Amino acid sequence: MEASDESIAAGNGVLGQRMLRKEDPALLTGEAIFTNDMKVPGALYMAVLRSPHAHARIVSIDTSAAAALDGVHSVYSGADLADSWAAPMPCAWPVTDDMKNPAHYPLAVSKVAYVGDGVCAVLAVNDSIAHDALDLINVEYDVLPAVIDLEKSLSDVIVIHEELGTNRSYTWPLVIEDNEGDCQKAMDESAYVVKERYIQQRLIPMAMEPRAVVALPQPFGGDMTLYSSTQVPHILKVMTALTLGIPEHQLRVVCPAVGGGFGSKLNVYAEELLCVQLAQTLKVPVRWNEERSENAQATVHGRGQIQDIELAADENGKITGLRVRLIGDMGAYLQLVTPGVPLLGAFLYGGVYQIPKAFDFSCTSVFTTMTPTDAYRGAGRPEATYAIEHAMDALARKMNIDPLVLRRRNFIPKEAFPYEAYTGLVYDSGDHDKAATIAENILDYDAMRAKQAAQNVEGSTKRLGIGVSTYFEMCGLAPSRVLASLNYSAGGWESATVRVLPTSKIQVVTGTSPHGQGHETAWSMIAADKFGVDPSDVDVLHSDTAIAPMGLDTYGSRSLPVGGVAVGLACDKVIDKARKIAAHQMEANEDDLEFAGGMFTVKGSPDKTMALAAVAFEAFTAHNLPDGLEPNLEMQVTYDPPNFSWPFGTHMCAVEIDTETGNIEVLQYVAVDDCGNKVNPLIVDGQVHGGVIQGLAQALFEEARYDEDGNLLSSTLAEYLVPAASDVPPITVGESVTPSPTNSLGVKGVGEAGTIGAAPCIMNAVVDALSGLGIQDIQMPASPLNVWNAIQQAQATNQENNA
Ligand code: MCN
Repeated sequence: MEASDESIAAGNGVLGQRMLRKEDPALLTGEAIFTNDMKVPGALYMAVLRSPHAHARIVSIDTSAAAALDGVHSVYSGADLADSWAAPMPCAWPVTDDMKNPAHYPLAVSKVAYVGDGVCAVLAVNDSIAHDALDLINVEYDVLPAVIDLEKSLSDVIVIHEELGTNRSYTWPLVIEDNEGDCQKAMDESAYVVKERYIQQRLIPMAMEPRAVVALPQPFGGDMTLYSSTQVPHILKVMTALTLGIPEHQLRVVCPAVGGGFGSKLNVYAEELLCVQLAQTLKVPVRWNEERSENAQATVHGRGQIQDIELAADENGKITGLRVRLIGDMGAYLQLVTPGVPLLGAFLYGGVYQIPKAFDFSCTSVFTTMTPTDAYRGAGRPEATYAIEHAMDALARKMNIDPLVLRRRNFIPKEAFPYEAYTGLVYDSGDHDKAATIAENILDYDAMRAKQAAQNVEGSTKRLGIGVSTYFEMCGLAPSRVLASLNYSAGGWESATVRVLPTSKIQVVTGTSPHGQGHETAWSMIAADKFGVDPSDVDVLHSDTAIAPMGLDTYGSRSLPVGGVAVGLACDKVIDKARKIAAHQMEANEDDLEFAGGMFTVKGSPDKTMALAAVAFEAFTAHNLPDGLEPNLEMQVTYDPPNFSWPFGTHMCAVEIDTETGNIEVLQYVAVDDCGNKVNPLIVDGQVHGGVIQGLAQALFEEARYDEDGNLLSSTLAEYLVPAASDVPPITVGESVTPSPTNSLGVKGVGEAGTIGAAPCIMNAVVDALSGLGIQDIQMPASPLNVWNAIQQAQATNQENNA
């Protein structure tokens, strides 16, 4: 079916409505149950002793005093459990055949590789005794030098995992057919070349709810239920079965309410495996709850890249070549998809522009003695967008032209879609000029530029900066075959089951696993629209592998373009079956039946009708069904999308910088994120707001800082500065809808879009404000201190030059 604005509006008009989220009353009133709220009689509480050293050999461990403490049940070291692990912790993305991946177990066996690495697990009758016992464990370490500098790590002076012989995990080039030599030629012969280095600082995802686990064994049957604050119950089930060697059919994974994840709960964690393993061995429930500073140390971090980018352009600013060299910080070990994160960005360094095949990309990833990194909102794509968009501003400055004008000269034109990019991937649809124009009008770009010219005069201490960024995102992960070509170990499909109950209420069972994105509301709206009922007549079941046995969960802004589309297709299948029953009942030809507003009507005979409710009851009693038709109105669809979904957009902002204090105030922020047809614009706006704030946080506030000994200096919320509500600028969301032609709802994902656009937009505004003072760039986060230092340095250089 060809998607269009009309296609989404074809049902009962529910789609596209700003419906309040069904999920919210339970969350707002405290009725929702999170994993740590669960009452589990007889459970033992686990606490994990974590390494205080970034890099050390374990010489000896004495657990006797801890084990003797009243209330302690048992204490385990890695060596105690090592023989029982069927496999190391999983990494599902071996990006190259020769990728180096050190064996990583739930507890360190002979060596620790970051501050926070698990060393021992204590089980006790309550949480405080378990934590008290940690102080009584005596570990002797042979401390080794920390490795926190990515380039030094590459020199292999100190090898972290000796068995690998190197700190280099892999080098992955993005091979483009027919482009040999073109890139160097472009660099040598083009009128303009900018050569920049950007640092993507490490970020801590800081979900509001830290992780929590309850493993509940059924002592006599052997079944195990794992409750976890995870985004990926289905993946967790498969991986736990493989890692611990327990039969998958006896394992059920359930996520109670989950308080955010932002990618950090897209993983298989040591504590999940430990709780299951110990509960299985001891035949008692085992639970664990993460503390905030533990979360900062032992839950994955995001970003952590050095980006070297060279951008060449002709005399008109048309891009002629692009070279990118990345160094990716893997941290101490590879977690579930760690190695794949830079690859997700690799395809997006060309942004929204017509890039010739003169493109040269490679990424080298290295181990360091810091917390492992992995997917964090956007995963590779914010980094890529930052690099190209910040470099475009650098090019505009070099050419002395307006950055928006430069972008427009390079936009892929609307008529060119679907557009085969230099990477071979096909962008489904786009209208960059429209998105930019909408943003430009909302910000009143020309007036803002005029204001800037008047304000940023010599001696002004309040400098105005205007930021522009554009982006193309590759999300809706993804066609399974494309993932296979990137060596990803799983598929990208999603499943949905839709059943009309005998009383005509509707149940949707989805393989997605929402943790703040509002799928209960959105999937209800999709089904309500298809069946012509009210969304309150639809219930959405999810996040329990016993209820939704098939699924690939929620990440990569995939849930709507894959899972939500699957829901729509399953509804269509149910309606097809219902049509057969209605036709049989009404003695009509099924092709002559129309279905609208929950009613089958014989075309041309408006009084010959049968309501969906009556059909549902017929399907239930099965007294008079067409020959060969199975009873029940229930259908399942497993949908593997034909392409990624390609949301795009333009962000613009205005900032004012106090040159005497370095303080930055974001005066206005405009986000135009085109995610195709919108199921629920209210949810979309919420996703964009949250995403923008997370991008702004990277630009201005957040950084996981380590000292040279590998100690995390920002492991509490006192040191890790997340923006407060008062730091959030007014955000105007602009409306642009360009449906995707590749799925039946015409939708694209939006969960990461805001984050992708925001950091380069803010940083472009910051540099725009200060470039008149001789400042070429500022390292993120542009904290008042960083900004003030940069201003001082620029002033000193200017004075030197004038002397
Ligand atoms: N939506 C819509 N119309 C569209 C696109 C999306 O109505 N055209 C709605 C969807 O129906 C869904 C929501 O927007 O209710 C997000 O959909 P989608 O873009 O498919 O993203 P996912 O549901 O797959 O969510 C994942 C994405 C990611 S990758 C991160 S990281 C992230 C994010 O969502 N983490 C979040 N948003 C988050 N929001 C909260 N509150 N908490 C997190 O941890």
